[in-house]
Amino acid sequence: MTEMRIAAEIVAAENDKREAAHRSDYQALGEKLARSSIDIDKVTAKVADFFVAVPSWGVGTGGTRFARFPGLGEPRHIFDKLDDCGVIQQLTRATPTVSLHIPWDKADPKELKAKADALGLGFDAMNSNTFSDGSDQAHSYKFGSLSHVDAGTRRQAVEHNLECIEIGRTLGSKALTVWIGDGSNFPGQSNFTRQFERYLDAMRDIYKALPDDWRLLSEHKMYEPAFYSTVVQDWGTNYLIAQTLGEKAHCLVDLGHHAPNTNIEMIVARLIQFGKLGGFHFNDSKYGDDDLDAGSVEPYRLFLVFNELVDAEHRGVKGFHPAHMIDQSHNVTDPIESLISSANEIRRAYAQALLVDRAALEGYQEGNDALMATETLKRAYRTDVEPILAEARRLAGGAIDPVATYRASGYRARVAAERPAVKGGSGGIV
Ligand SMILES: [Mn+2]
Repeated sequence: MTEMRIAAEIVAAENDKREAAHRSDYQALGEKLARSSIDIDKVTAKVADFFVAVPSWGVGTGGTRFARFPGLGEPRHIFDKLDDCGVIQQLTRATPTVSLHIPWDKADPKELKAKADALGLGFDAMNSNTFSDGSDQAHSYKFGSLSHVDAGTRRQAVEHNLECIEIGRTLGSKALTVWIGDGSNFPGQSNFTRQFERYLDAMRDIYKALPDDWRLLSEHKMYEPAFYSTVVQDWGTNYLIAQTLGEKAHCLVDLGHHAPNTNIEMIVARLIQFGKLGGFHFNDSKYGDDDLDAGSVEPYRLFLVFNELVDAEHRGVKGFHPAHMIDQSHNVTDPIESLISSANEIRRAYAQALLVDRAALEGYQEGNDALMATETLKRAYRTDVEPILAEARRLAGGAIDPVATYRASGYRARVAAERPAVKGGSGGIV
């Protein structure tokens, strides 16, 4: 029996208030889509089957380089974090897995597994951390980790990743995400070639220890914390890494890790074409790695990314199963509300992309009809798919309006009373 963090009666009562209007909206949208020969229930079933992992660090209050303002009832440790993830899943039914970050979430794997099982949660990709120093480590990562000039430091970073794999095996995870802060702040500080050779050697050691049914995901980022150069700065380098390591290695695309105006959807298409798209860290940004909520700044870009994913699904691309994860950090909202909102926005982009008339689009592309081709995308994007999202949640036992239901439940006030305020604490901007 799954433990419900919010009483089932509250969800039912909130749904009752909205059910009649929801049914009417769903029927109206169903009739509209039927005129384009789209079966709304089939779209809803696909949306209900689309999931995205919640990052454990996302339920804590994040911050900027300037400050961090602790929120009420912040999780004190990974078990509190799992409780909060349980709330997001209970209301959205879109987030059945959690992505852990080691060492932030280090605990007895058996206890972690038992807690997650009780909440009906599973574990997605493991995330290693060699971008900050733990209290008990011999070598510092101040000047890098997997690409460090010192062999002992590189070895320590490799060992940490191997430990993450071991913990993940116990938990049922199937992927390791490696993001490093390695790079340089000054021209001449590092030899680009030798630094990348050291990184590849270290990654080979990690790759060798990877179980056969696991994937190794590497994440590129153009700057921060290194500001002149990073070792894995762009998708080209990321592709070279995945290609060099082998078939279990894939590229992870974090939407915030590109220069402004980069055509991310095209990068996604390229990685799909060459079998190296491993998955996503969804978030949004205005200028850089802002870690804003998915779809909050450029929802059309999120849709265009999903247009490529649905296109690949439509073409039946072999071995295509990218990992979907959220990677965002909050300073001004309740993280649970932001993660609920992001999960919805990601599903929204997926639902809209499912509505694209692909045969018509292909016809316009072949006929060089640019206006109608782009209009075909816009028509799908302009469709208000909220009734589909709500129905997918309702059918799975979730909330028709998850944020309103969350607020009505008084969960934050309840945990604020249970969890004493923490001063300071770690951030989590990766
Ligand atoms: Mn990320």
